Amino acid sequence: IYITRRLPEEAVAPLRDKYEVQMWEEEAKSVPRDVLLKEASSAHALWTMLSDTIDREVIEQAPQLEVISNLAVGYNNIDIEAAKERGIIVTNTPDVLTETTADLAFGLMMMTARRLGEAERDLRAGEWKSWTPMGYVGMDLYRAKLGIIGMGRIGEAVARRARGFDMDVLYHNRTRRHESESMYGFVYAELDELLEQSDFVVVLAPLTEETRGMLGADEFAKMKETAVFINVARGEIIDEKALYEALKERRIWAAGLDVFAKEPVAMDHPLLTLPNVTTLPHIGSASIKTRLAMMALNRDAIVNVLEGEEPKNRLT
Ligand code: 8YV
Repeated sequence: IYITRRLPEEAVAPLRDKYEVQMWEEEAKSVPRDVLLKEASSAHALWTMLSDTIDREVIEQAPQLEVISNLAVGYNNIDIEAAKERGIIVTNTPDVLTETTADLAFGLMMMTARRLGEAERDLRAGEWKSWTPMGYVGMDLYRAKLGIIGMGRIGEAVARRARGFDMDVLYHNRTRRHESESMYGFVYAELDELLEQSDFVVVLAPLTEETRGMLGADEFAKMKETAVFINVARGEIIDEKALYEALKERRIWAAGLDVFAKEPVAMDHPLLTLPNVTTLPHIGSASIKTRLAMMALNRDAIVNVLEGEEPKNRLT
């Protein structure tokens, strides 16, 4: 079993008695490509992270590989087709991260709309000289209209939280969620309609060929000038350059971003120069309980496959 990033020993220990486990020992740096290729060539199982590219080349160079288990619900880092062709089982970690990621999405909405990061930074930098009547004024969440693009498990968990803030919820999704419409009153909208009407636009769709670049200049132009845009899904779903232009020219009010097209984001990225951008380092699922639950799912899936049993959360 090859693990591509140092994980807590409590997550890995149960494997050690029975299997030969190798692990890339650095926690803060992803496994170099040459090491990954070499380790994959003798591995029966790969325990991977979102920061690893498991493409056709890796898969073709791994003749004994039976399972790839990814520490994320998203799996855009893995060539699913190539794995399928080889009969390799790929698994992910849905469900256990739903509520934690929805909490983060709400936190980022609050942080961006009420300028919390900016206010804290200024206070710590000694900039709090005086209370001012219009200092740090932002946008309200309560009773605002929330538009969710991608109404999967996490989208729905965000929408449920929104009810506590008396928000109206619009959603756009490939398929209608009739049950949540009748149970919670969420309203389906075409993308244009959602962009035009929402005070908060939150992206929660997976990165696929269909969603790559789905929000660009035209879409940002449709949003309200007072709109707050939030991305907790994948950076490549939006055209970052178009978002930069929209924010710089104040065609939309602010953005909160937990994800970027290229991560870690370069310190000279134009979006980081804007005062109306709030950023986080891709921490959607980062609670202790959730990360350990995700690891347990990976570990169980790997053991299941190696023992010839059916794993949970199979993607191939
Ligand atoms: C992960 C994520 O924290 O699950 C996903 O798809 O983006 C996050 O939950 C991150 O990708 C860790 O691998």
